[in-house]
Amino acid sequence: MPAPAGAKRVKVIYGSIAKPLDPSNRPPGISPEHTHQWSVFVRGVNDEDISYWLKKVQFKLHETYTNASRMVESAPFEVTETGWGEFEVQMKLYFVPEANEKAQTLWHALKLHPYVGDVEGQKERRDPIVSQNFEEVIFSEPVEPFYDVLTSG
Ligand code: SLL
Repeated sequence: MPAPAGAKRVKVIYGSIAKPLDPSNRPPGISPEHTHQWSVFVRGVNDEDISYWLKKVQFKLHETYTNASRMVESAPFEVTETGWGEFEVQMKLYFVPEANEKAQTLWHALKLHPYVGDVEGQKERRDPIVSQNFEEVIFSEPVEPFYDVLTSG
């Protein structure tokens, strides 16, 4: 048996992208109160495929949403919705079975509104509002099969 493996880290980008709905072109069947369409996501840096170590992601939305807990079992790990308000999204990352690791949770503040700069101009143009963060997920003592998976990726 080789010596125990060292710590390994993987990189993710997580966050949200939101766009004001165009009043003259609203998706059918959505509540009249909804002002934005948004997506929350977890993805690899430069859109690298991360499914070799990430098995699924549970997105927990605000309780005003029907089925607020959304499990996404394959890439792209994202949820798209419409709504009117900002809230904290919980993203629980579940790892592949070889990992033998507990899920890890990231929190993201869904951002719908630009707070600085050319607010009115952005509304007018319906620019997408992107809010994303970079995170390193660290496995301090990965079991050997998972170490191999992480090394091969
Ligand atoms: C706020 N604390 O008051 C926040 C809550 C909740 C956002 C925001 C509901 C969508 C639906 C929706 O947009 N909730 O109707 O299902 O700003």
